[in-house]
Parts: sequence; C-alpha cells; structure tokens
Amino acid sequence: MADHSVTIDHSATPSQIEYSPVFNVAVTMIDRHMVEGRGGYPAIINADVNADPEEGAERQVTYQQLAERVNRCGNLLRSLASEPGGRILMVVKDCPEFFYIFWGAIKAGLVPVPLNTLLRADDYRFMIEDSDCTGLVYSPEYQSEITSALAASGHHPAFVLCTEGPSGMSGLLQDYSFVLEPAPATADSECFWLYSSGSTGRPKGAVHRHRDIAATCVHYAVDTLGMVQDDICFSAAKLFFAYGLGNAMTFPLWVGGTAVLSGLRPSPEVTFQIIEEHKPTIFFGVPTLYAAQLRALDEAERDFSSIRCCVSAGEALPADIFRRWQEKTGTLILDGIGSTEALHIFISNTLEDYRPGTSGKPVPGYSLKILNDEDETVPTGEAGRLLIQGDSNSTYYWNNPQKTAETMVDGWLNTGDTYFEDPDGYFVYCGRSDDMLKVGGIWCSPVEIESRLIEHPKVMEAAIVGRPDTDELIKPEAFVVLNEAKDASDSLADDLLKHCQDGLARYKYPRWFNFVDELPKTATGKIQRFKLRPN
Ligand code: 3UK
Repeated sequence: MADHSVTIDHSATPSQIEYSPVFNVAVTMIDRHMVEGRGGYPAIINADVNADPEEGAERQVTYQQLAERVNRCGNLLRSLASEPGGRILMVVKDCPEFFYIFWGAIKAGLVPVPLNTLLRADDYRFMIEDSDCTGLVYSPEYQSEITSALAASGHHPAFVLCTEGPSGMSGLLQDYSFVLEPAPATADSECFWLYSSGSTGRPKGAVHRHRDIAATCVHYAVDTLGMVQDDICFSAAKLFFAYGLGNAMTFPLWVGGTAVLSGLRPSPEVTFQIIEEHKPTIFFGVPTLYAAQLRALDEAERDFSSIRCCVSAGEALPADIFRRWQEKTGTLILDGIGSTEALHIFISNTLEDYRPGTSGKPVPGYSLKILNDEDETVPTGEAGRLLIQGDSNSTYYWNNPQKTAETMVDGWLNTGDTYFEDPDGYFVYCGRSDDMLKVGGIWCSPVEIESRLIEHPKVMEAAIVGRPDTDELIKPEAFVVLNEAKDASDSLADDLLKHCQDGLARYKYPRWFNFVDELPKTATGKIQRFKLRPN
C-alpha cells in the first residue's frame, strides 16, 4: 500500500499538518488503528441494541471489525457504481452502517453525500437530480419518502440499496472481500459533500476535500477540546449534520476513541438514559435540547458524572441556559459556531477560556474578519459581516457557480452571520444577515414555510419570522393574510398547523399564528420580514 500518512506538528500554533503525496483520509481514520494496535478496542457502541442482545444484534464494533466492514462495503459499492468518483447519496440513520458506507465509499474513490433524514420526498428528488448520483443507500425507516422521490426523479441512479435485509447491504457484505486497496487520492481531492440550505433557492452541495476532515480533527477536536483515545463521544446531533459527523464519527476515529450512536429522536429521556448507561466523556447537543433537558431535570436528578464537557452549536446558546446547566449538572457547555461550509466549529469557547453568551474565540487555524457595508474592517465592538478563512473550508458548491461566487470570495468564506468582537476578544453573535432561521439548530427557510402555507386554499399570503420562546430560542411565527378575513379562527390556525406538519420536515411548522389584513412590503413587493419581528 502507498504511504497515506499525515504528520502533525502540535508544537506550532496553529498546529502544522503535512500530507503524504498520496493521501486517502480513510486510511488515516480507519486502517491506521490496526497498525497502531487498536484493533480490539471499541470504535462504535450502538446504544439502540439492548444489553442482552437477541441473536445477531451487535452492540459493539471494534476497530478491527470496522476496518473489515469498511473494506467489504467499499468493494460492494465499487461493484455497483457505474462510474469512479460518482456520488453515493446516504439517507441513513445513526448506526454502524453509516460508518461502513461513508468510509467504504471514500476508500473506494466514491463520494458519499449524507442527507438530512428528516426531509420529504421532494427534497430528496431534488438532491437525486442535482447530484446526478450513481447510487443511493437508505435505512428502511425512510423507504416511503425515498420510493416517492425516485418515482418523481428525472435521474435514475445506477443502484438503490437498503441498509438491511437479505438483498440489502447487510445481506450482501459477506460476499465481498475484506481487503480493499485505497483509491489513490490526494489531500486536495474531492472526498464527500454535504448539502447546505439557503433562504431562497434549493440546497447547495458543499464539496469537501480529504484534508478538510483532518483539519477539523486537529484544530478543533484535539487542539480546542483536547480529545484523546479515552474519550467516548455522544452527539444528540445526528451524523448527517456536519456537526454530528465530526462529533460522533471523525473526531473519535481520529483519536482512536469511541462513538456512541443512537438512531432514536434525541428527547431528554433518551439522551439521559444513553449518558447514564454508556458514560460518554463528551456530550454534544444543541441549545433547544439543553433547554428541554433542563426542564426535565426539574423533575428528577440524572447522573452526569462521566461527562468532562458538553458542547453546543447550531444556534447561539443563551447565557442563562449555560448557567442553569452548570448549576444542575456541574458541567460546562462550550458554545461554538460552525457551518456546513467550514465543516465544523471555527469560533469556540474552551474549558480554560469561556464567556457565557458568546461564541468564544477563533479556533487555531482559522482567520476571521468582520466587515461593514463598505467592506472595511470594523473597529472592536462594532458589528459587521463575519468572513472566515481556514484549512477545512469547502472551496465550491456543486453545479452552482453563482452561489459559489457569492459565498466564497478570494479564499474567504462569507458566513452570512453578523458578529462583533468584545474588548476581551470574545465573539458575540448578533443574528443572520439573511432571513434564515435556526430552529433546534437546524436550518429553516421562511420562504419554504410561507410557500407551504400559501398552498392552503384559505391562505392568500404569509410571512414567517423568528420569535424567541421562553428559553430565548428562536421558533417560527406566522403572519397570515386570508382570502376571506372572516375565516380567521383558532380552528383554522389548528388546520394550518396540521397542513404545515404534513408537508414540511418535522421542525419547520409555525409555533404561533397571527391573522393580519396585510403584510409590510417594499415598493417592489418584497415582504419586509424585519418589520414583523418582535422588537
Ligand atoms: C448558525 C450559530 C450562533 C450560524 C454547524 C457546528 O450549524 C452548523 O452548520 P449549518 O451549516 O449552519 C451554520 C450557521 O448556523 N450557528 C451555528 N452555530 C452557532 N449561531 N451560535 C452558534 N454557536 O448562522 C451559522 O452560519 O447548519 C455547527 C459544527 C458544524 C456545523 N455545520
């Protein structure tokens, strides 16, 4: 096998990373652990399997088993794919198979594209067509949305594979060799994509390179969180988010640690049980979940003794949640901002240096600038547009030169966020520069909810804005103009709520409805959502 190695100099700030001329990141993340004698060590714990398993149900996957299955899966995917370098869409829940597919594809020279499993058929149809994928792999839970998406799609992938069943992946793997020569990539080759949403227009495929994964592991997981082999990571954010992908897959694999996975919806009860049973050392959540967990902790005490730190991202963590959590659990929540385009967190608090209510300071390896409307750097304390530069940033969106040109300029990534730097160097989030909302840490486009509302026969127009709930976390609020004003009633509001829940991803429905006579608009007819926002 060619040398696929990476050398890191942690004595430099930021750490310096050097790649061998041939470099497939799957070798570093998977095969390296055999060479380093970690074959019998647990890589994955599947929390959805009972302690007393039925026959076949497997709770723990060692590094040796992982390496063999990644190879088998890579061989399987390579035999099914019609083209080298083709995209493999993944609609897969958090489970060990996610690892086999993702790393098997990368090692075989294919490009995995994990998709949000909470989406609907029409979103999947778009991604199947946009990515021009060679294959699609899905968990049985998502079969009906996938079947509808494929039926409506103008592009027909060379193969569609369920993760389970005799003719699915689990049945086929044993027919394929557990040996696989890594595809000869370089650190700069295309490795995987993640779709990112915008307020208007369809999602954009952010293309990531092999090196991007290593950069987030070195700069954030090791140099910021201090992760080591003993760490056991549990992420409430699923693997298909860039956040979860790092937290529960690339970070533990980088340090030879352990990931605890669950495909269940991360309710407070589910997360508490997993923490008590599997004793993770690091817990990764989002602010909405921390708020819900705090409410549940009023009812009963839970055991957090295994946890050395908690992490929050996806949306800003209110200082009040930080304080209440510290009081209740004795652990710190380190807030950090990341993005799909940057792959992971680029401004963060640390155990040694944190300030509640801020995103913290730049992660080593990332440069930041805050610009005003004239593209000049603002003085400290003044808010402006945040741009970042770093080793892990995506350099282009697939098939979308216009969005690429708007977002990625001269090696700088425009985050779309407004920030200021306080006098002590902590960065404070002030909101988005577009109308996009983060609900429970997940993107929510006002335009998409508005379009759904307008499909209702009684609705003429609608506008969606973000409104803070009692935990200071943003949720969608609807302003609706009806065809007939007299129809306004609580039961119509219930009807509209159901209409949204049926047609949109689960988290995207309005939590409040207001019936109004008209919406504020510009002279050109564009809805002025900012005029509807509270305060
Ligand atoms: C917002 C935050 C304030 C912000 C992500 C960690 O969220 C992630 O990626 P997305 O592409 O969204 C990016 C946008 O979300 N945001 C994220 N974290 C914070 N705002 N405080 C925060 N702590 O608008 C940003 O531009 O879904 C988070 C790691 C990887 C990620 N992809």
